[in-house]
Amino acid sequence: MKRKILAGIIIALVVAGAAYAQFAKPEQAIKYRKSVMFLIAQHFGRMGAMVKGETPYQQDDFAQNAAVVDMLAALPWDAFKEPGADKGDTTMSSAVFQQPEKFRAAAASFESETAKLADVAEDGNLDAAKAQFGKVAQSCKSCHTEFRVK
Ligand code: ASC
Repeated sequence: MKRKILAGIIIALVVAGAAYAQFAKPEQAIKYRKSVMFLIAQHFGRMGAMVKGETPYQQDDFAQNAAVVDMLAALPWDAFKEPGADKGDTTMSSAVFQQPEKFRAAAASFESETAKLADVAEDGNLDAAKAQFGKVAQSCKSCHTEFRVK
């Protein structure tokens, strides 16, 4: 019985440790976040050009970019949990640590809006895609307003 309790405690500590120490240094968490955000901006921007009519709407292309953004949307969040990763070469606001529930909700909203965009993009209706693209953009913006410095 004692062994089971001890094993339980060890497992809990390992799981908790994994959640908070995915990166060897805060700088790596910052680099990871920036890398993912860079990729998201690239693929989001390609859709944006089609939404604005700067490049022709190509359904396949749009849907592929939407699928990539949807996939990337799950990635940045652990890198925001790293202690000290709100200091240094970053625009992350300390509000992320001060309002973790609110930050998680913003992240979840981004994930759900990007998932919807991937679905709508596959259906291929440009007006629907444009409308959902706008919702994703709004989600980007509101999180940046609350949780990004500058
Ligand atoms: C981008 C980008 C952002 C968002 C935001 C949407 O392409 O780099 O930060 O879109 O401007 O409102």
